Amino acid sequence: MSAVPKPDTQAERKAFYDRIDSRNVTPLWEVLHGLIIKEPNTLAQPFLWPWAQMRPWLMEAGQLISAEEAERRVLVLENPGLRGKSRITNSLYAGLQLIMPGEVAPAHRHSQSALRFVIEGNGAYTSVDGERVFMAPGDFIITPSWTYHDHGNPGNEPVVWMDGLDVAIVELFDAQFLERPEARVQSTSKTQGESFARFATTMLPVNYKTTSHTSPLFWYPYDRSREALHALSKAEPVDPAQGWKLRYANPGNGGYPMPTIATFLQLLPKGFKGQDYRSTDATSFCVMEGRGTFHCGGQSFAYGPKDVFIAPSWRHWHLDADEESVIFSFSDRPVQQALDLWREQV
Ligand code: 1HN
Repeated sequence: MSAVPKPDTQAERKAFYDRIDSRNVTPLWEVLHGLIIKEPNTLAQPFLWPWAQMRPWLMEAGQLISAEEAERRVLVLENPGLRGKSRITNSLYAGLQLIMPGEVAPAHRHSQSALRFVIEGNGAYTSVDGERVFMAPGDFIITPSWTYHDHGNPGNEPVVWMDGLDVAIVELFDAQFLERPEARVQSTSKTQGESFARFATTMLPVNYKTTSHTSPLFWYPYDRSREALHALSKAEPVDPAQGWKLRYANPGNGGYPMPTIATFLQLLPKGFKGQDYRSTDATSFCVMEGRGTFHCGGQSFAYGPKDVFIAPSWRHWHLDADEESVIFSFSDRPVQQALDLWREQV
């Protein structure tokens, strides 16, 4: 038996494909090799958005449109390999949001979970289900799925933060809803720090029970996280790839603070030369302190405070620190781990 198809085989196959195609059926063997591949081959690319460029563009946007009119005045950080999709990685969204003194970003709620990492300015607040929190640079804040949230800036300086949302993940499941309440600004029914008092002290209310997969603590102030990193650096040897790295935790169950997004804070000592590392969770970084170089996929990017940069899935990267550096990062690791997909390689 010959393995070579008869001369008329190609035509017969084509006719067959056309016939089944009209009823929305297609042969797997024509697409299999593109569907199941040996390892991740993402379109996402490494990139760095320098603060020196982003800040003037944000301030320009501040003159062009109000937070009220925009609903959210955000410059979206689009991965150069995924333009037009509002994504920094294949699964996550990121943007830089500006709120000017006196402005309000009106209340809404949606299925997407959001994180905020404050980059610059003091005096703005975000409210989550009636609890207001004033934000300071380096603070990590969660807006859980389907919680009402609005932002405001009663202070006297512009405030900028990075948003990270699981937009593409929710879209994958076609599971999104959005609601806008009558009131633009939520009435504050709780005092600032209420959830902090309940959940940020290594204790839990004795009757605490929840069905939510999101942390009941939604404000992780920078000074505490920074202090923890500092203490860790005195207590244990530096990891050759990550420096000293902490993951933010849900105090209710020890897991990640959000069901779809993991967040981290790492400290690199001055002169650190990180080992090459890769993992399947594409990671977005925001520099809080220090300067150095981010190397990824054969490219090098000088980094400094407030820059955002991205390591795509399964691309090798490492960090070299010219100055002691503190870097925040986030990824879709909780989803990959829940699905037994996550891998890393040092
Ligand atoms: C959103 O609700 C906010 O509440 C920011 O600040 C960015 C991007 C996509 C969808 C919803 C916010 C967003 C967003």
